[in-house]
Amino acid sequence: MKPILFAVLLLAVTDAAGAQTAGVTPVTAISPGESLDSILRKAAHVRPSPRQVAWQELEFTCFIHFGMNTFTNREWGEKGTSPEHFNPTALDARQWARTAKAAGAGLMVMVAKHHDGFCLWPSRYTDYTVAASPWKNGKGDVIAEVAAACREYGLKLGVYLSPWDINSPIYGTDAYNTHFKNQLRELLTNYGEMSEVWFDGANGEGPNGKRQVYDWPGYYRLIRELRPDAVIAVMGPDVRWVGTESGYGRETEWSVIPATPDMLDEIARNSQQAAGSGTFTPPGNMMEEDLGGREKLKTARGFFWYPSEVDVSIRPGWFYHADQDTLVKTPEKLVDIWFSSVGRNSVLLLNIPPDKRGLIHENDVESLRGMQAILDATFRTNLAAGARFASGAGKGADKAVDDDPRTFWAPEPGAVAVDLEMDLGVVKTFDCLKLMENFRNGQRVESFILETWTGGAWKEAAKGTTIGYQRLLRFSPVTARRVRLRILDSRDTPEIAFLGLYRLPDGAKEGM
Ligand code: FUL
Repeated sequence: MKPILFAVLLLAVTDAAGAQTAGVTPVTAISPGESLDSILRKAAHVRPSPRQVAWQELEFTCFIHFGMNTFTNREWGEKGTSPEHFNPTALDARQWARTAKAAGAGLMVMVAKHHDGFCLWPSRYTDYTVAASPWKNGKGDVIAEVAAACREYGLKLGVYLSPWDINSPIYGTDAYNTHFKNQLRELLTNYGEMSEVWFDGANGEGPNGKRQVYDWPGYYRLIRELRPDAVIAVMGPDVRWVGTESGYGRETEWSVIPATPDMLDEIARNSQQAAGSGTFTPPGNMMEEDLGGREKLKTARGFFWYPSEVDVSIRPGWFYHADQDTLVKTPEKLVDIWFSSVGRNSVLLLNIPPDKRGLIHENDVESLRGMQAILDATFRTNLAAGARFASGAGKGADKAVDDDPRTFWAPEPGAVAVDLEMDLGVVKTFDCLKLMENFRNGQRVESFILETWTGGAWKEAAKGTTIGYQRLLRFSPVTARRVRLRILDSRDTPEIAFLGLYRLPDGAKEGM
C-alpha cells in the first residue's frame, strides 16, 4: 500500500505547485532551499476542495456498525460463519436515521461489509450476503433501506467497505482488486448519492497466505468517476484518520500537513491493533502532537489539505454487545468528546451500533438526546453577538460575530499579529470561546489568546494554538465588559469567520 499511494502523492509533489494531479489530490510542492517564510505563506493558501468543504461543515456524523458480528457477539468475525445467523427481528433504518438526525448529525456512514466479508446488500459478486440470510426471506437490502431513510431525514450517506475480506477465496490475488471494485461500483451506483467512502487500513493474510496488494489508485479513480463529490476517508486522500479511536483530537490540529510516505504506512499498521478495545492509542508519528507545524513544514517536500476525522464508538465496541448496555457513554462524556473533536478542527464520526433487533438501543438514544440538550444549552446565546469593536480592528469586525460563517473579519493585508478588541455593552460572565477561520481560504492562525479587561489590566482568560474550521475552548468563568482576541502569530493575514462567547451549563464541564 505504502509505495503505491506515496507514488501517487510524489507524482503530485514533483508537479507544478498546486496542480491537480493523478485525479486524486492537489499537493503543493516545496522547492529545495525554499525559505520558511515562503513555505508558510504557501501553506496558508492551500485550500480544501469543495467536497472537503462540504464534509467539514457537517461537523458531526454517525457511523453505523451492524452486520454478522452483531449476531455472533464479536468485533472481528471469522471465516465460514453461516449467513443463517443474520436475522434482525425489527430492523428499522428509519429509527437509525431519525436518531442520528435528532442528535444533530449530517451524515451516516454505513458499514456495508466488515472484515468478515458478509455483505449487507445482495451483491452479485458473492453469495455471502443478506440474500442468503433468513432476514426478509433473503429479499432484504440493508443499504437500500438506509439510503431511503437518509433521504427521508435529510442526511447524507456514506459507506464503509472493508478492503480486508476474510471470506473471499480470491483475497490476496489480483482478481480480488477487480472484485472489490465491482462491489464498490454496486454501492456507488445503486443507492443514489454517496458523500463519503471510508476505507480502513486492515491488510490481513489472504487464504493463500499472501497479503493483498490493494489497487488504491484504481479504487480512488472509480470513486472519483462515479461519485466525484464523495470524500475518501482514512485510507484515502481527502480525510485523515486523527490517529486514535478515543474521541480526543489534538490541541494543535493543522489541516495542511506534509505529504509523507510514513504517514500512510502508519495508518495501515496502527488501525487494526486492538480488536474491540475502541480506545487504543497507536504509537508513532500519526499521534504526534503536531503534524503540520513549522518544524514539520520546514523539512517537507510538499503538503496538502488533509483534515482530521475523529472516529469513536458510543460503546466500548464498534458492534453491539448486550453486556455493554450499561457502558454507553454518558451525555457529559459525549459533550467532552465534542469539545475535543469538533472543537479541535476535526469532524466527529460517532458510532451508534444497532442491536440484534436492528434498532439503536434505548440507552444509546437517551445519551444522544442528553448530549444534544447540553450542546443546545451551551451554544444558544452568543454573548459576543452585537458587540462593538474598537477602532483599529480594521473593517468588517462585526462579521466575526454575525451568524454567517461565510463572512469574516480580516485585518489589513499582511498583518499576522493583530488584536480584535470588543465592548460587550454590559459586564458579562462567560467560560467558553468558539472561533472559526474562513477555512475555505486556508488555515492560518498559529496561536492566540483571549483576554479580558479586569481590575484595570488585560488578563488572560484562555489561549490556544490552531483554529482551523473550528476551535472551542473552555476555561474558568470570567466576568468582563471589554474583551480582546489577540492573534499572536499567523501564516498570513488571518480571516476570522466567527467568534462566540458562551456560558457553560453544568453538563458541559466534564473533562475540563
Ligand atoms: C477499524 C476496524 O477494525 C474496526 O472494527 C472498526 O470498523 C473501526 C472503525 O475501524 O479499523
